[in-house]
Amino acid sequence: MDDLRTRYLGEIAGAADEVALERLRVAALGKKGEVSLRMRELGGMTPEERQVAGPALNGLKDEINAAIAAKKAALEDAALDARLKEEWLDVTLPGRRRARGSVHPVSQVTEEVTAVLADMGFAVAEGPQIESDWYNFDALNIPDHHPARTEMDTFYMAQAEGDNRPPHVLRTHTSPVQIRAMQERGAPLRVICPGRVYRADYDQTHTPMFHQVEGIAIDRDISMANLKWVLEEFFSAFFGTTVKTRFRASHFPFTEPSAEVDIQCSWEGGTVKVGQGDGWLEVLGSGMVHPKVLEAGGIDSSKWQGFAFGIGIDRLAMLKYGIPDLRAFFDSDLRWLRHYGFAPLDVPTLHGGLQ
Ligand code: 2U9
Repeated sequence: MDDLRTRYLGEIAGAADEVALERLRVAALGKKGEVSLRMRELGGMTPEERQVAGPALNGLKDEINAAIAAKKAALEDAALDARLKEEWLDVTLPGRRRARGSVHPVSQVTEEVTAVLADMGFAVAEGPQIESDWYNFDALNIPDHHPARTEMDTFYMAQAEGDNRPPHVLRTHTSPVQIRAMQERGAPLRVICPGRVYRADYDQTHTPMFHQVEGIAIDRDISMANLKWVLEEFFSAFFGTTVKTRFRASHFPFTEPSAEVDIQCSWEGGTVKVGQGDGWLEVLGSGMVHPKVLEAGGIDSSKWQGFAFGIGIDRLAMLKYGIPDLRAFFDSDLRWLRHYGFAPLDVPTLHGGLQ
């Protein structure tokens, strides 16, 4: 029995893991274990022999059980220690820096313009950036020979030989969206269409892609007076100060009469300030929607009339936020974006004064 004790206690002490311990328990105390077999032999002993061997075997069994339990606890402690060492965490470390994006001035100004005009009852409409030449030109009373149609200004989509679909272009203004709005919603109508437009032009004040917002209001008795009120109201809310406007007679194929609109500004030390001084800055084109354009939109021009206007969003952003160079808008320079960008939660609202 001493042999058994020495061997099992030794092997238990040296067991590497719980699986080894369990194997030793079965080998000693399982149904066919060495200690259990010895216990079975008690039946064939004399009472005297049994009185000595019985308690000794029970003692050995308890000793082995206790040794296994102790070793198991020791293994568990060691495993926990190893884990604590491995999974150590310094909760005093500063958090990881997360890159934070910013809202592009064009997006911010689009939201601001939308907030002001939506408050005046204009709904926002969007449409495709690739348009048929009908929606981009014909429907807007731009005749075939008009210079805006030439390859100079317009990006025409490549067309395979034998493709007899009508020519398509990258829209040169968001006006086609208003034609679609007229066709889909009918009159009366008040919508604005902000979005990207494309013209083959590139210099300090022109980029081949830029942003516009156009607006249209159609009803039975809409006049230029309504247009002037809406635009003055718009500029005053947008710039956060009363802004006078000046209408100059002009010509666009899609409006008659047409007016270019200047806003009041001052030039001091090379910076433009809107809403003060006695200078004027041209920012917008507008007019009464041409009857042919109303008809192209499926609206009866003997019953309805309306005004329309178009503004460059990029230009507005430059003016409001003092950004000098248009081309930098689309360079994706992170330093520029961080400098001129807006915090994602700076959502423009009228009640927040547009920020
Ligand atoms: C429909 C009918 C009429 C929108 C108009 C202008 C005049 C205009 C320019 C301003 C600066 C474009 O971004 S810009 O270069 N826009 O001068 N836009 S009237 O007239 C419309 C539009 C849609 C159905």
